[in-house]
Amino acid sequence: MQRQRRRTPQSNLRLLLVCAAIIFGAAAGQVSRPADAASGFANPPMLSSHDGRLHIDLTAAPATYTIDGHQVQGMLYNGAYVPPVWRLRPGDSLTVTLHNRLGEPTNLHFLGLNVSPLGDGDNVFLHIQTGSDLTYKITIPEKHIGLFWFHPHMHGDVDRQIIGGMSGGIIIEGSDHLYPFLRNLTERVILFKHHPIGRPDYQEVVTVNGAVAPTIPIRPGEAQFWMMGNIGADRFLRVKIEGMAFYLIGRDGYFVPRPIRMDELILGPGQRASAIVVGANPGSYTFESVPFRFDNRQPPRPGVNLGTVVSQGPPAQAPATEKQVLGLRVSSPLYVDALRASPIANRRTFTFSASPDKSKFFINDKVFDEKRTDVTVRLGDTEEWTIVNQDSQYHDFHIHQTGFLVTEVNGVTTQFDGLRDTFSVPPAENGRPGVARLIVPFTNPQIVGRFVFHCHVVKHEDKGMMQTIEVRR
Ligand SMILES: [Cu+2]
Repeated sequence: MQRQRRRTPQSNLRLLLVCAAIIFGAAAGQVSRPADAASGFANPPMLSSHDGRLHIDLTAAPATYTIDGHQVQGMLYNGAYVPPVWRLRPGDSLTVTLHNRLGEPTNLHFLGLNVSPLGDGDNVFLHIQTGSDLTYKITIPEKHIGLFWFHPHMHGDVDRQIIGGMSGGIIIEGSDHLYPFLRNLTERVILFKHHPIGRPDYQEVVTVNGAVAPTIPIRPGEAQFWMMGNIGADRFLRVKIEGMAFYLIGRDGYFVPRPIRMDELILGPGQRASAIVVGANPGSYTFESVPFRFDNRQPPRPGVNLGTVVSQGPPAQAPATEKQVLGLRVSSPLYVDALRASPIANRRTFTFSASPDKSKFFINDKVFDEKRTDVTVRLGDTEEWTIVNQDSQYHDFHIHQTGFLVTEVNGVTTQFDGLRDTFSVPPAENGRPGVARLIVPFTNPQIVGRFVFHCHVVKHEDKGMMQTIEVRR
């Protein structure tokens, strides 16, 4: 068992020093993050909207920073490896002025928001040249609640820019309206990033809010609200707390009607999960990403230690809390049943594949061309999409501006009663492709315009695995 740690005055001081380093480091374009193993957990810093508005000034610039004691050269927003989470309410207006000081083009994508892809909205066809500034204007939809994130979407450079450090979280408040039980719970915002720093024990470093393997406190029998997001570029995580379950209440900003008990969760790149965690008997419990067979021509990716959950304090009955959690029901009806019953206006198949040397990645044998419009959809239609994965590795299907319902995986009907905006499609096995069937609604008038869908393993997207779609009135 690992030594138990509490938040000490020293760790509070360290937090203060880190905050100061972020604030002052931002001016110098240089920042250090805490990097020691077994450091205390802290939520990322947050910036909240006031009077229905939030304005963010975001300077993207090269930076030198340290992860896990290693100095790395990267690219950061305002000098922070984990920039403040933007915290808004449904209906708020968000403006973000992006100052590009990178020395190369970039842009912004507001992942998961069902907002307009036109003009200065969530428009990934904008190219912000270095030295230029642009103000994005986003209205948060009324029904959006949960964890989202932002990152560059400059085709060809997305992987380098995200791994360089450019990504951050967005929280739309209101999970506690759907599940009032959350109201008095401790909230943990857990953002995973990965960096290919060579280490003897595993292939790359996975950080939790910029820290390596922090200690996360909980009391025995205490319910906590965890919002976890994989805001890295390429890495699949299969997260698990030894001895504690996740009571999943939503994914990707969409909720399920009742908590689902899960011992582990796959978080492909881009994916988020909202869950209730209940403290087990006093002790230390490993929080980890367990080994995952990402490519069936390669050995499984090794497990990664993500931290330690330490349960301590006055004992309470975990089973009673768990029973209470499993009895929860969402407070207002969700959209899933209506979507399941929607008539299908169109059926399409998209085949994901790769060249033998993995230098090119295809959708329907084509690499991305932003000038070509691959799919045209009529506003109001609901479509059934079949994603066929012919490759030996997982691909992580993601579409902008809308969620979708996964109805079938490899011929088996799925029972998951929530939408997603990113789904890990299993690889081909024994010559049979991996197949996911989705219902995709194009019914929201806000999303009229041209946008993209792609693999959210962004190095695949950079190498071609992306197509354009236009929703027309
Ligand atoms: Cu992929």
